[in-house]
Amino acid sequence: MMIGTPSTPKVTPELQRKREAFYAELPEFNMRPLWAILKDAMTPEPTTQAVPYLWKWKDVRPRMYKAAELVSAEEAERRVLMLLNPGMEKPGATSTLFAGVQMILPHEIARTHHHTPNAIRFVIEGSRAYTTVNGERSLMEKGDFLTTPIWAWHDHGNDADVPMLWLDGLDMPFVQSVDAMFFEYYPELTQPLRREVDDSIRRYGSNLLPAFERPIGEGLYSPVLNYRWKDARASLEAAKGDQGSPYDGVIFEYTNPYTGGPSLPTMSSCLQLVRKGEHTKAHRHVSSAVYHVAEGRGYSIIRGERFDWEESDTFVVPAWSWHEHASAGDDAVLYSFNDRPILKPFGLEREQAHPKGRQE
Ligand code: 1HN
Repeated sequence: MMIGTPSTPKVTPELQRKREAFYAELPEFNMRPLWAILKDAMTPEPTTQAVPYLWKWKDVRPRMYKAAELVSAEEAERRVLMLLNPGMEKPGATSTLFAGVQMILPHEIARTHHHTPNAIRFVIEGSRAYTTVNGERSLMEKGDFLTTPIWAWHDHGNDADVPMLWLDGLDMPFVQSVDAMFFEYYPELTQPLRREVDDSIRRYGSNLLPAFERPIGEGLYSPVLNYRWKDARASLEAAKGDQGSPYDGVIFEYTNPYTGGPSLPTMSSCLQLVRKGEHTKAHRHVSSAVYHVAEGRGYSIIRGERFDWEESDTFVVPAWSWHEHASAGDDAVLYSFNDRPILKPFGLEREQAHPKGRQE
């Protein structure tokens, strides 16, 4: 044997005793051998605590109405029931994404605050309740997709005569994991309106940008507050005859008009049409996603397990999980948000086609 390249010594009982004594004193110095945990940390593929899961609207809705009987929006700050991934210890739907359902009754106000997590809303039920974001108000309708960017002042209210319920999606677990949480109340219950209702749709929602101003927030997020269901649904319909994606069918991303990229810095939102009779191929990617059924019914196979869904159900596809979608009966429309924008800039996003096309 060459000098200077020591081989692994024979683990004699004496050496074993010495090792154990050495390991035993390390915790006192807040040290630990890497070689004891290297195999657990450096896995060949992502491992995640998050599991595939589906929340049925028929289970969620009555509990939201019950919550509304028991707790006011004022008392709750936000009347949200969290959709918790059963595999995770921390609250969240996936390791990076939070999902919840919020309800606001006629004449209620959810007071103004802001925080560093970005938020999305996807309207499930009701008509003409409002959200106000940085001085602009929008009246919401079923299927509308709304953005609440990082640090934007926001409050919600309902001057209509029916309750409104929507899906909340936040990058909160991610923001927590990088120790970047800030939260603050606005000094008053509601913020002043500084723009016309739906001003941003007229300014930025027609493939035109005001060329005389710098992008709001330096283009970090979309200036569009509300992406209307009727417009998004029409886009899907227009492309219905296209081949689409083998994994997602006819899928559109809600974009930031300044950049063509995702609507929020950390979350991409999409609307997709799974056409009548369509059954997509399976793939997996590092990004995780929360799906919400906007229209129709069908099923998704996630990590080999079948999840049957219908309108207003919500389900999760954790990181690196095989998944494929199929409609049942008529066309189905899925809304989803994912954490791809967090992964992509660092080269961490990967995608893989299932070798057999579909799972068994
Ligand atoms: C929040 O501020 C809202 O502003 C909704 O409507 C859901 C979930 C966790 C933490 C903050 C909102 C939230 C939230």
